[in-house]
Amino acid sequence: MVELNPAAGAHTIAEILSEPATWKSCLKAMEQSGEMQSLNEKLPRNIEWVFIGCGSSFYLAQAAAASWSFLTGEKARALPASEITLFPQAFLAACQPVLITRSGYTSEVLQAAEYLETKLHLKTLAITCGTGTLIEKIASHCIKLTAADEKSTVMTRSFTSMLITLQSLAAIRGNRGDFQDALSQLPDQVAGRFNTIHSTIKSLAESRTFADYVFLAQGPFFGIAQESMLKVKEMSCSYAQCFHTLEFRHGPKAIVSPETLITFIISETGFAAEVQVLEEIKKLGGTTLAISNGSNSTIRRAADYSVELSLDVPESARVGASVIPGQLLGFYTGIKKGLNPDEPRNLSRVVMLETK
Ligand code: F1P
Repeated sequence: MVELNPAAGAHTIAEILSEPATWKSCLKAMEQSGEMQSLNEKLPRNIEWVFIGCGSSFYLAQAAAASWSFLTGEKARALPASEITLFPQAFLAACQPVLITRSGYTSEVLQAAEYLETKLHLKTLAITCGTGTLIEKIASHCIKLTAADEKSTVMTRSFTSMLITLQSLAAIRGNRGDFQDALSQLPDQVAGRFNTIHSTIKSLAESRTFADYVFLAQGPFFGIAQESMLKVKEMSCSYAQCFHTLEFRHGPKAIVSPETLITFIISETGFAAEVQVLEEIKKLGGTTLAISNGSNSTIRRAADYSVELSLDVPESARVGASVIPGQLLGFYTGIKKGLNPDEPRNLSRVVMLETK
């Protein structure tokens, strides 16, 4: 029998459960300070936005870039910070860089920030959860979300809070008052659904473990699938992978078996095509989990497990909330394996490369 440490994962689960309340505090603080409006006025127009980070913060960058283009109409892409320092020649100088880092101390992010500010003379925008950190000293502008900071090694509420804050800046920039209203309703709506989502994933993780965990999504949800994959890897030391949903049909589906849990994070925009893949994978014998805003008869037939978010906000405003099932799956699978999700094997809260 596995000896369970009652304190294992105490920080992580508290941080996951506090997500809706944390988003509310962050959005309220930004509204009261007017920081987003004044940032929006200072930041250049008609330029490409490049969202930069490492690990979870890189996956966040991908979800933020997809949301940015949609809400502002401006070009946007995401890059891991290391690409900027290792292949600077591939980096186009004229852009607005956004450096995403919970800790504010990750080596590659700091190196990229130095390079962008001092060599390319770009005025970077940073977003972090720490105060008085190195990134704050290097970046020209810095958004600080202290309410979202964490004690756990793994990122959960910091990920969703930084994403929602960047979406809120995008909504201001794109004159999307409707989207800002939707974001302000999100915390209460998610809080109302939390117990159901929590108990579905907890009982799934407690009843089954799998040889392989696959996460599939498209569009702004792809970064969410990547982050869900990382949560399962970090917290439960399990083998986990991620693909664009329709890409899974082009080779990766060879791995489908009942011992593989294939999670579909289903969008509204790509609903019909994504549900078709779910049906195909169920026929091939995979074990399936569907995360959607609302299901239909095909999802009910083809999904072994299903989480319905049932949120009354536009699709892009649901992106952050869609990672909660993956966070809970990683957490409870880790607990079941006798691990401590607060302190995953081989990881540290901040990754700083040794300088030779
Ligand atoms: C993020 C990160 C996480 C990882 C670990 C160390 O760095 O690399 O992805 O899970 O917790 O930190 P940052 O956002 O602090 O730069």
